[in-house]
Amino acid sequence: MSNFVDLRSDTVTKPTPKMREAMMKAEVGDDCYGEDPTVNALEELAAQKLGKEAAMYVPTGTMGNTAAIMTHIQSGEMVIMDSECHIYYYEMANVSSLAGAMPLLASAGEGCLDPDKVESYLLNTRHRPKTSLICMENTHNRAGGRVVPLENMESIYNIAQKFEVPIHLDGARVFNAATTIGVDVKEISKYTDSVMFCLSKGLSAPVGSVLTGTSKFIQKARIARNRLGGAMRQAGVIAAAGIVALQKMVDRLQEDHDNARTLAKGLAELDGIDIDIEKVDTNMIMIDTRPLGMKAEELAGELNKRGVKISIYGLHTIRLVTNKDVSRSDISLTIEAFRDLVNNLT
Ligand code: TLP
Repeated sequence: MSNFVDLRSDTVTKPTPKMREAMMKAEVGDDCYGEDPTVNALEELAAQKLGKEAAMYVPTGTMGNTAAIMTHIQSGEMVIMDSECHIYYYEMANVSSLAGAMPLLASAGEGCLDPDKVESYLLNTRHRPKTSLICMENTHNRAGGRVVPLENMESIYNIAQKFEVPIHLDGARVFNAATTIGVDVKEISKYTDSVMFCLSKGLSAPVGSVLTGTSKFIQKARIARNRLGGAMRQAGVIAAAGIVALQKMVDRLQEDHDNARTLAKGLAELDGIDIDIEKVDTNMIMIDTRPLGMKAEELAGELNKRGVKISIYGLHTIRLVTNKDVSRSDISLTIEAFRDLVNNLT
C-alpha cells in the first residue's frame, strides 16, 4: 500500500470488494456475438439510466468519444466544440486523424459553448464543409470540474434541433454534474443525441465507459468500435464491476464533492493559495501556482516530497481531484502538506 494521498485523478480509484466479487461471479459469453449476458445487462442498465434506447460498452472514454464522432459524421466535415474540451485537448487528435473532421471552436468560457458562435457556424455553410456535430462536455474537466448549466445545454440543443445537427456529450463525469445540480441524469442527457460516460472515474470501476444513443446510432457505433479495435470477447468479467458502479457508486459522489469543498476551504486560508471556492462545483480543484512564485512542475515536486500527488494542468496550474480512495484524514494531511510548503517559502 502506498502512503501517498493520490489526488491526481478519480481514475486512480480501486475497485470495491463488491466489484471484485461481481467480477469473480460474472456470467460471460462472446460479446462479438452479442452473447455476453453481463455486458448486455450493463448496456441495458446504462441506456435506461441515461434515458436512451441503447448503449455500447467500450474500454475507454476516449474510444467512446471517438466512436461517437465517427458514427455521427463523415470524413471531411466539421465538428463544433470548446477549445479546452477533452476531445480537443487530450484525445490524440482522434477527431481529425481517425474521424477525419475539423474542429470548430465555439468556447464561451467555464466549459460552456457560445450559442451565437454555434449558430453562426451552422448558418454559414455556403463555402465551407458541412458542420455535422456539436460536442459538449459536462462536467468540464479543464474548466475545473465545472458543471455546464442546464440553460447552456438547452440553448445549444435548441439551435442544434433547428439545424438538425446532433449533439454528442462527453459525459465522462455526467453523474457528478447531475449530483451537483440535484437532478436525475436524464435531465442532462435529454439535451443530447449521444452520451459517453465513464465507469472508471468517480464511479470507481477498474475499466470501462459506455456510449449511449438511439438503437440505430449504437448499431452503427459498433462498427466504429470494431474499426478502433475495441470489440471485446468475454468482457462480462469487467462489465460486472461497471454494473456495481452504476448501482452502488452514484449516490456517494456527493461525498467526493464535500471533500473537495473542505479541501478548497482549508487551502484558501493559506497565504499564496488563491482558490475561488464558488467554482468548486464537483470533485476538482484548480490552483494557480503563480502567487507561490512557482511553476506547476516545481509545486508538484514539492508536494510529492510531502506525500501528496497532484496533476499538472498547465505551466502554472495544478489540479486536485477527490475520489472514493481519499478520506477525510487525507484531506487534512493534504492541507498540512500545503501549509508546510507555504511556511517554508516565507
Ligand atoms: N481524463 C483523464 C485524463 O485524460 C486527463 C483525467 O484524469 O481526468 N472525457 C473526459 C472529460 C475526461 O476527463 C477523460 C479522462 C476522458 C474523456 C477519457 O477517458 P479515458 O481515460 O477512459 O479514455
